[in-house]
Amino acid sequence: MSVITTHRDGEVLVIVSDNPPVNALGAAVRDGLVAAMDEALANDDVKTVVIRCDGRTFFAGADITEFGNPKAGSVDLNTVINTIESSPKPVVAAIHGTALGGGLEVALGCHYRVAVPSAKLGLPEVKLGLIPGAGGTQRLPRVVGVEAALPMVTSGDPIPAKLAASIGLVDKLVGEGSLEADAVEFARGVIGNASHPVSSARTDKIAGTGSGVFDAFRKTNARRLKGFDAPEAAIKAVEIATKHPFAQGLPMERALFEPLLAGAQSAALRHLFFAERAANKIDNLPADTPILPIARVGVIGAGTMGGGITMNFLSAGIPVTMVEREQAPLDRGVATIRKNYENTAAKGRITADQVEQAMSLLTPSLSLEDLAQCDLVIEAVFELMEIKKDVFGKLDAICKPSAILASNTSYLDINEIATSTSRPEALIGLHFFSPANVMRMLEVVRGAKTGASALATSMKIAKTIGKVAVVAGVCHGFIGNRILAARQKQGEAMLLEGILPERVDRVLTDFGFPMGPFQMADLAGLDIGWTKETSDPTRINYALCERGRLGQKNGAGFYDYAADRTRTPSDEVNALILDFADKSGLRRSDVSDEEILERLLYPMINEAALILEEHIAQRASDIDVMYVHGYGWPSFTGGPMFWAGTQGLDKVVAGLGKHADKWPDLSISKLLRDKAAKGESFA
Ligand code: T1G
Repeated sequence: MSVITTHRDGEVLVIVSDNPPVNALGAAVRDGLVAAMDEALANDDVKTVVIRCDGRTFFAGADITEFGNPKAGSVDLNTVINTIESSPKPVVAAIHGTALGGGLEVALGCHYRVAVPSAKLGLPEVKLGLIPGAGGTQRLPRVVGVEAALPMVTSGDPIPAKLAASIGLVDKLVGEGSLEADAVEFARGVIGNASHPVSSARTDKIAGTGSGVFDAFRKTNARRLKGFDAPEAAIKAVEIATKHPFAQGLPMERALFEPLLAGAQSAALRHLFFAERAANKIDNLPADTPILPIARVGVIGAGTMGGGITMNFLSAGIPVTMVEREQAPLDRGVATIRKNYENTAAKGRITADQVEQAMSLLTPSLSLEDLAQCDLVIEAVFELMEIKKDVFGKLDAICKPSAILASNTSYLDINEIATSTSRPEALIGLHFFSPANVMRMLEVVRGAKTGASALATSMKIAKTIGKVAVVAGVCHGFIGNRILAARQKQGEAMLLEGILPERVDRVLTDFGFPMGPFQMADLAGLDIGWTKETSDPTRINYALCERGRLGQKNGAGFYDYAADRTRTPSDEVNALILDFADKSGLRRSDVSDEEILERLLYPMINEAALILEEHIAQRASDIDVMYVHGYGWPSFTGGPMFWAGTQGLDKVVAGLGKHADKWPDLSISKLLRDKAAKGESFA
């Protein structure tokens, strides 16, 4: 059965693609589309054409699995699109689902576009380290103008069909359940038009565009685009569209596309694309494992984490009962949730009605008893085992038998927590990352006795609330924080050598992290786990707590913070650090940035390899997904394990040896050594 079929509806030829799962524009689809257009042009009874797709979506782009090994003999996408655009008979794209990348480029080659209101349209190529390679940067600005095109091409984020209609990208919104019929009717309606719009020939939307627009856009978006190659190429390509005829612009777009396709950043980002999807696949979990319905969620704790966790479910339309012990913190928690939604609405990202809709699903409570009918309960109480066990002991008596009981703990032993209940199969870790309503990462911690349904349901609900989930086994810190501890330990050691916080942080921000270890410590709070009674003045961060320097929250930590949270190095702290270094006898003046980077990152790679050896993580790419989405590891390097492979594992092992005196108790992973010796990567 061909992936492309045609059928007639009177004088309209309807071309249908059926290439699951997302109608990717693979070789068979491309060849089939050209053959179908030839059929349309050869048949005088055919006056107009509709192109649509079966399944979940209109073409969602080129077939990413083909990159680097195009099917021999198939026509390329530019040929397909030019065949459509040069047709004397009008062609109408009928869009549902997500018209993305090459899919939107095909639609732009059509003379008209109709879409159902729930459809989305976008050019996500930059998310793969690419730019559109089949005319998208040349046609889109000609259809919608530069101001609307630039954000689409450089962010890669799709826009809803209604917005697309308002900027002229979609000609008509049609019925959700009558896409083909409405598209055919639209196609009939244009047969009599004297001419039909040809995207590549239009100049009305780009005439007179000056270079200032592009420089201003670069300046405004510099922070967001920092470190990525593709967005700058995309801006250049759109600027080309305003300065050159299409026939010249198309090859110039290609000339910008090819080096990106061959480049390291695209290889890294394509790796992450598939890694995110691989993370959903769980070893020894039967595919037919029952998924439990989650109709109501309970969250214990209305603080930063509890409130953020609650918002994930409210935003997904799932009612939440949020429980605190006292009225004041409960009220504060509710007010904070409302404020967060209202801030989002103020930026135009949601409507006021959506704010009220989300808030209407929230039930504040002072009693755990109110969680009796919840299908999933997540605790976000203080990180102390005794407190966790007390809470779960009570939940065991209150919650219905089918309830899943989850802990948001970031490093405590789920297996020990489970001993406080009679239902260890219901216990799981759902480790959200702060701010929980923003960070996409969810670490799903599988206890020794966690049941298959609890695990499968947790993975499904993670996707429902828009999270990227990675399964971790139980150890101190699971995957994420155990690896992070290796980096933090080296950071602290560097202070004792007189290397100041701003230099260590700069080395990591230059690498591509949004912030370094000391900025992060200030953000989290230096007093986590610290008390006056148990303080240890020989540790610099505790010495800072003793001086009342608790971090960003009280304006002073490793750095000084102004009211607007801008930070400056602290002379007081730097003097203290140098004093510590002098007294320790470890002060050095010969440390290079390269050494700092190696000593921060190589122990993380080693710890990750140990985690793989211990089967705490299912696969190396899961660790890449975890670090990119949970800890800000720069995605254009592919994540720690992919990056280590690009460096060469032998270089990592040699680096661990070179600085061995800096980590006397470090055990080098056998897996890492073996792979290095064989010249392998973690892929
Ligand atoms: N090519 C090949 N496979 C793809 C694919 C693609 N473009 N998109 C998705 N898949 C697979 C995916 O790996 C998974 O496989 C299954 O489909 C379901 O995906 C020339 C050069 C469309 C929004 O970047 O954003 O066009 O794991 O789990 O959550 O200028 O997939 O089941 O084996 O993500 O419902 C541009 C990428 C390409 C779109 C659906 N297009 N895809 O999300 O399902 S470059 C994209 C997505 C390009 C042109 C350039 C999403 C989705 P498996 P899924 P979903």
